[in-house]
Amino acid sequence: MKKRVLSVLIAASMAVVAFAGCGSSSSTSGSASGSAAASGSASASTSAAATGDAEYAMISGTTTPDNHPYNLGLVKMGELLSEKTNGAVTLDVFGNSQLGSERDLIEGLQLGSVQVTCVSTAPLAGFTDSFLVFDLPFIFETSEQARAVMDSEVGTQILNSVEDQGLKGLAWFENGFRNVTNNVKPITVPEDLKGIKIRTMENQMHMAAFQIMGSDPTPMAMGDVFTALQQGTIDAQENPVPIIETNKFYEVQKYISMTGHLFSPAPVFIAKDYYDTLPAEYQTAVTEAAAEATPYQREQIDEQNVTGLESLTSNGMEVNEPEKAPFQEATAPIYDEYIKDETGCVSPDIYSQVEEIIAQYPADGAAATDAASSAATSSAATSSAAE
Ligand code: EAX
Repeated sequence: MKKRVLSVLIAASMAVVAFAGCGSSSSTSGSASGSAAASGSASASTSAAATGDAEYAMISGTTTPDNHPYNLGLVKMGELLSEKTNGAVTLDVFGNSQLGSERDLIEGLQLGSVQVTCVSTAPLAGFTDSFLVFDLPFIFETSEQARAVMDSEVGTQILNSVEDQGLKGLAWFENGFRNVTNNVKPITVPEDLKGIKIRTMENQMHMAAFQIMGSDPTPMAMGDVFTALQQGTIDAQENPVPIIETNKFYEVQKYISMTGHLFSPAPVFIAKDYYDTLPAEYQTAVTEAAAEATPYQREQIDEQNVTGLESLTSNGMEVNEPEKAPFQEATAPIYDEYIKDETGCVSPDIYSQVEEIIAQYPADGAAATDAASSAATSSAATSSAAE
């Protein structure tokens, strides 16, 4: 196993040189010695992996900076994992697209060059349709609704739906509600997007949503976005506040409009083939560590949604909060176009299961009990009718 670890580390360090993007070109360690890394400062990996003591030294990659909650959550997972296995299994985190784009990272798990990753669901559209329900604009109004769906039976079913493609789902981390930033003007109504060149993730539904609103969407890997904004090849991008802030987009974007047009969950995957080689006790440690790191990761998102916005304004960005209704109306056709039993579309069955869960958590919170009780009565009614 040690030989394999060495070859993976050599491959990873070569990748580090090749992919070192706008951020640090070293890993953050998830082992017990990773506490410095947990504070978000990238440090050369000092984990057991680096000293060669680990039996299983896992490499993880993200497109996000070391102080983004994806990386903080994976570092936390690595610390828990190292504790649970007395350092026999470690997790080093390579952020800032050092090991490639989210599509590259997903392929890396399939090829075995990377063991763990945390990605937005959007790029998974290139591999499966089962995550597409999350790409319906405005399907969620609150984090509570999104978390209820991620943590539900259908959420687990979706997370586990790509094992046959070499990706074993471990947990639902979170990226959050996406907002538009740009250099042209505050976006107050969909018409303001007309003619604006906006970067989107590589996802047909995201592009369709921005096309409907009149903008000119360009799919692009995250590692290229900062430079493209700096050079003016694109005017805009859309991401949650923690992504915008930790990537320092305030240096190249003037306006942020809190559209909240999409919610990005962030599944954590381990390479299935690699996971299957682990002894059962280490498999349990991996799944427990991922689950136990999840509440911490979501707390970091909640925190950075607040502190990140303060940082964006103190760094000169202008914030506006547009009315959501006009954007919801403008993108409503996406639902008719993409919810159908066809390849590249959202399964109507998954959609209705997700909608049923959302209905139990109304955004105004007031009718929560009524909704829950009506959902209960309606399902009771259906089951008695079935008798
Ligand atoms: O998943 O590509 C994106 O805009 C994603 O939000 C980011 O890489 C984190």
